[in-house]
Amino acid sequence: MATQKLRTVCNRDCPDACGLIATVVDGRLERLGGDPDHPVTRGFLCSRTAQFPARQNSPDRLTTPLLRDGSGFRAIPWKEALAFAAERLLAIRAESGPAAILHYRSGGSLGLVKSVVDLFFELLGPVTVKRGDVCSGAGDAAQEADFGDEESHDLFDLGNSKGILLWGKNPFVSSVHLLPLLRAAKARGARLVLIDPVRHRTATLADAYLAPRPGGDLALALGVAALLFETGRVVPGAASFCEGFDAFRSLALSKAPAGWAEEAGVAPDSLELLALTLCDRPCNIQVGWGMARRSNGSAIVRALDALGALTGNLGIPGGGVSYYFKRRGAFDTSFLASAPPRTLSEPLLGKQILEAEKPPVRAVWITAGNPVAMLPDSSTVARALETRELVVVVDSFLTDTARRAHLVLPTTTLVEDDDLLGAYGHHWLGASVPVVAPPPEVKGDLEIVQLLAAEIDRRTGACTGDGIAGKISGTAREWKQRLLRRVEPLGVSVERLEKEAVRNPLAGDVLFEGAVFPTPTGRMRLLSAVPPPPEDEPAFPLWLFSNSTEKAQCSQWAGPAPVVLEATCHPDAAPGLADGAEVLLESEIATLRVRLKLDPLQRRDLVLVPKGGHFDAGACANALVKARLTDAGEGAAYLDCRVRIRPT
Ligand SMILES: Nc1nc2c(c(=O)[nH]1)N[C@H]1C(S)=C(S)[C@@H](COP(=O)(O)OP(=O)(O)OC[C@H]3O[C@@H](n4cnc5c(=O)[nH]c(N)nc54)[C@H](O)[C@@H]3O)O[C@H]1N2
Ligand SMILES: Nc1nc2c(c(=O)[nH]1)N[C@H]1C(S)=C(S)[C@@H](COP(=O)(O)OP(=O)(O)OC[C@H]3O[C@@H](n4cnc5c(=O)[nH]c(N)nc54)[C@H](O)[C@@H]3O)O[C@H]1N2
Ligand code: SF4
Ligand SMILES: [Mo]
Repeated sequence: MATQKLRTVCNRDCPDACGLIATVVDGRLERLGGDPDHPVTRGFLCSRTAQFPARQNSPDRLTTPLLRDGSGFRAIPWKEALAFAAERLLAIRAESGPAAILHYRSGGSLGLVKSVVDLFFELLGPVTVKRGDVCSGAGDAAQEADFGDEESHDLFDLGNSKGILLWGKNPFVSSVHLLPLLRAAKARGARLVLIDPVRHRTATLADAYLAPRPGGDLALALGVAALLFETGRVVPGAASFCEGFDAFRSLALSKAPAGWAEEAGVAPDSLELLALTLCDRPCNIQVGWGMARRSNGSAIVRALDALGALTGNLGIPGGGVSYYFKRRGAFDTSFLASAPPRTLSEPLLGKQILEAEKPPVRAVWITAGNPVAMLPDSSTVARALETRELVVVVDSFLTDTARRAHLVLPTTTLVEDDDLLGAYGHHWLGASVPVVAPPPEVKGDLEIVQLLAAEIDRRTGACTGDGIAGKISGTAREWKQRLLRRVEPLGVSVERLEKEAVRNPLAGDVLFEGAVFPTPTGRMRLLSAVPPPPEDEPAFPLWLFSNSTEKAQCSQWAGPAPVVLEATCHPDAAPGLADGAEVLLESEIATLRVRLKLDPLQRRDLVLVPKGGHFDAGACANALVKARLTDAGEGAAYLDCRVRIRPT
């Protein structure tokens, strides 16, 4: 038996971009562990990826192209698959123009070489692509509006913080490599405060826990601001480095702190707790990505940015309002984006596909996404795909989305990947390399579009060089070199990244030093208006939370996928119903059978189900979630969903 230990990098949509050590026995993946030499990974992995070998070796893995045949699929060779796709795409382009083709790429893998797939579609078209971002659109827009940029202090700068506010953040599930830093901070006496309507394990790590009303954070933050103004604790320079200072002051003081606390659903002394923690500088605010998926989500993040500013926590070590790390920042993707293509709003994708005109969307090509399970209003997304002339899905499993395709193309997994990764939770870069060979008929996204381009060129009579194939040619390694052009002179080569994680040399340690911001005036901008609080919906009194769980990466489950979702709530939210009972969870648009889990520690106005799941199995949160936009950034307001629980 030949046992090898091989190094690669995790490409999943996760802040951590871990260094992986794969144990490979006779060419088969047996174990995945964390790279002990990676400064953030520190030798351990999350449970979902530690369990990945079972998924890698699963009999459900797609190993050949599949063509729709009546209600099922039949396996076909690549030659036939490529001919079918090229013929249909070219016919649709010729008849309706390239905008009749939608390319939807999501976060199944975050590798940068996958942007060559975008380049292919740009050259074929430009085709229609998505606009907005269901994941972080609202928060991105907030930080860009306030600061003119979106980045974070170095992760290890948390070592300087005296206080850390975990605002809508559950590191035990969504960013496990933050935990060692939080534990170290606590051990040296830093104060940790968790603010989250859902009580979860992170509450056990925090010194204090606040459970505001869902979306009540805006009122909570404005209440803290009001208290800071009233008690003269706003830092003296704030008016000079903040645009819109007076308007923000009026907004905060439009209500007394106690009024804001009531609106936020917290006790009035919670405001003082937060004010004290923030004023004991330096204090860092860790802003969760999920919290902003609300109709006031962008305003919430802007209010947190404002708190960082008023308390003098911007531009200093140990401070900052950390939402995102520029994971693409080191890479040169200037080969992309020429003519602006037609766009459809991602959160509203199902409806917009159905309604698009001039031209209608006739074909949809899906890369690294499972929109039926993961976008809001699953049924409409499903219907939108079911009614297209051509749907092609590139995936390694027959997902809810792939089942609606005419053609499914089998692709590589995270241990067969050959790519470059940045992280949205720290500044280290990495290169993934295949540690096992894919099954013989499985191809990476890059190879798939290169083969398709050659087939298209052959059919259009394009010669080498003036066709598409010539413009996207090159091995994965050559594309990696091209992407690294900017940082290669600073010592970040492919060879080096294949050996070790390297910190992005373009990223600083402390953001906005001297409270100078990359806005036109050099000052940060404070929010001046807020969306109205959401109205009560008496028929649907509970807020539906669909949070990340440790068992899954979005729709990719580590073990067997659920056939019935577990729904957790306070006993008073499901009066007369027993723990473990099967009940109906109803929203305005759908009903799901779920298994009830009663938890007296939760707020009485919410119910919690896992994010992701399987739509066709009747176990997918997004069946219940209406498609709605966030207040800015075209995010999806997943968490504005209201539901009720009924007996079966
Ligand atoms: N295990 C696991 N890890 C993941 C993922 C996964 O699917 N599984 N997904 C990855 C992806 S794609 C992303 S973008 C990130 C997501 O990372 P996060 O968005 O941080 O993860 P979530 O658990 O969805 O949300 C974090 C917390 O926000 C809280 N929250 C929701 N609404 C509010 C509110 O109104 N106020 C406050 N204060 N808190 C609120 C939720 O209760 C939850 O505990 O995680 C990544 N990591
Ligand atoms: N209700 C609710 N819905 C949510 C969220 C929520 O909090 N609540 N969170 C949202 C968030 S944060 C996100 S980021 C989205 C995520 O939505 P998606 O990105 O659609 O989610 P994934 O389940 O990661 O699906 C990606 C698919 O990519 C495939 N894949 C993996 N690697 C590769 C590869 O290298 N190439 C190709 N071609 N395919 C690959 C996987 O097998 C999987 O089927 O979901 C959003 N949906
Ligand atoms: S999913 Fe995230 S935490 Fe888990 S191994 Fe990958 S990068 Fe690390
Ligand atoms: Mo995400």
